Amino acid sequence: MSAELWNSAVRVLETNWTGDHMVPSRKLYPHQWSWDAAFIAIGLVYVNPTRAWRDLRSLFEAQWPDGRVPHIVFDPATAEADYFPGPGFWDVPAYGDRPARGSTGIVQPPMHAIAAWEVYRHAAAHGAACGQQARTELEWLYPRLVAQQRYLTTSRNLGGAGLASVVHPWESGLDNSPAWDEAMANVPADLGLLTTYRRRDLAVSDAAHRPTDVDYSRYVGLVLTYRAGGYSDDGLLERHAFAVECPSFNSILASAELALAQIAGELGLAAEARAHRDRAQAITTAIVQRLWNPQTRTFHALDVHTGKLSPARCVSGLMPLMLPDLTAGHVEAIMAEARSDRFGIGELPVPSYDRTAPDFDTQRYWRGPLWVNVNWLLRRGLLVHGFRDEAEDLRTAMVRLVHHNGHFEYFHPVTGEGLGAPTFSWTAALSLDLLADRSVPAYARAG
Ligand code: 2M8
Repeated sequence: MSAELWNSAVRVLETNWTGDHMVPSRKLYPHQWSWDAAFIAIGLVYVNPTRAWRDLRSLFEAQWPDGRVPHIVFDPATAEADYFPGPGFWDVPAYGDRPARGSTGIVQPPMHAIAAWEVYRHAAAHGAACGQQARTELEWLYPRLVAQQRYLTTSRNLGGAGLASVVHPWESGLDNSPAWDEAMANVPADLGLLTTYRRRDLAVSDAAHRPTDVDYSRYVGLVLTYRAGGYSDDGLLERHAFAVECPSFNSILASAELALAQIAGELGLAAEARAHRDRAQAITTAIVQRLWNPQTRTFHALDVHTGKLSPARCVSGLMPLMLPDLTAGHVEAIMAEARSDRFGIGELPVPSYDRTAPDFDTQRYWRGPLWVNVNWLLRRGLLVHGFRDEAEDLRTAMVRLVHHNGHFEYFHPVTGEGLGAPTFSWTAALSLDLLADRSVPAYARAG
């Protein structure tokens, strides 16, 4: 089974390579996406370290002077009509060496320091030349990764407690998650916008699997307000209807600081390494203080405008398990949630949303289907806290799922049937990693 899966994953990554970067899938997502590039690099390194580094470099060449790493880098060879909202709609100014309209103006979860460290660790196995290349690439990336973190922890510290706010659901990567329902209800929904700006996703995928038109009209409206202010974050809370602290985004933010500590250590920067570790601890403390609900005993998204936690129990609530500084009590609570009927790790990996919720939707994107990337992060959390048996069960459940159903974008949470784009890059790349790497992050506790 593993050779067959390995070869099919390699074929997907071959198909989706453009010569400069990887696209998530040829038809539905014909540009480069930010957190996709990180997950992709983690698996691509096993078969082509040069491409893994190239993909990360290509993304960071589009970094803005303020440090933000855009959520999409547009391929100039792809027509405006092939993806909505495309470069003309975002209309970002020229920056650095990039032309105007080279990217979007929003971000995605900062998975890249984690990816850079994983790629570096595994590239060394390819021999001395790869080791040298890895060192050069790591040195190039380090200050850029630091700038990315600084942007998120300063300009996006909209709630003032040291967590980054997402100002658009697309920034979370979990687009239409029920975690945003309350906060999104306060965002005006102007369906007329979809007459002026036409959705492209419905031309290439099933409408029942995708976000609704009401969601989309809000997504478009939020970009229009951010764009009207030149994508500036100054005073953003007062003029922008959506600002949320997400437990998944912020757990990745803290884990990125830990990865940076390892990178800084490798580059001989001991003081910087200590500062990264301290920042990871401070973010962990803020996650617990702000996003933990003692009644539900899980983590939720916080609406910065209202100060209220979302009532929804989503897979994002399990993501703080990635954090080694989490207290034993919080770890136990996450494990109870992960083992409960709501998420139940078993034959299948965990779904994106509480299986027992009345509005659990087996088809619609981040409102029920299961996704390989968040399960990969959950497995990482299990390893960090020494739950080796569960981590191994989850690893084999993911491998089995993809082997039986293909490298789909997401999967039906009951039958495991593949949904969304069929040859999806991060599913393929992470399958390679799951087949190849059973190792434990360096800061994991002994099991
Ligand atoms: C999905 O998001 C894009 C918008 O960024 C879309 O719906 O068009 C999400 O699943 C996101 O997490 C992912 O990065 C992106 C590309 O795979 O697709």
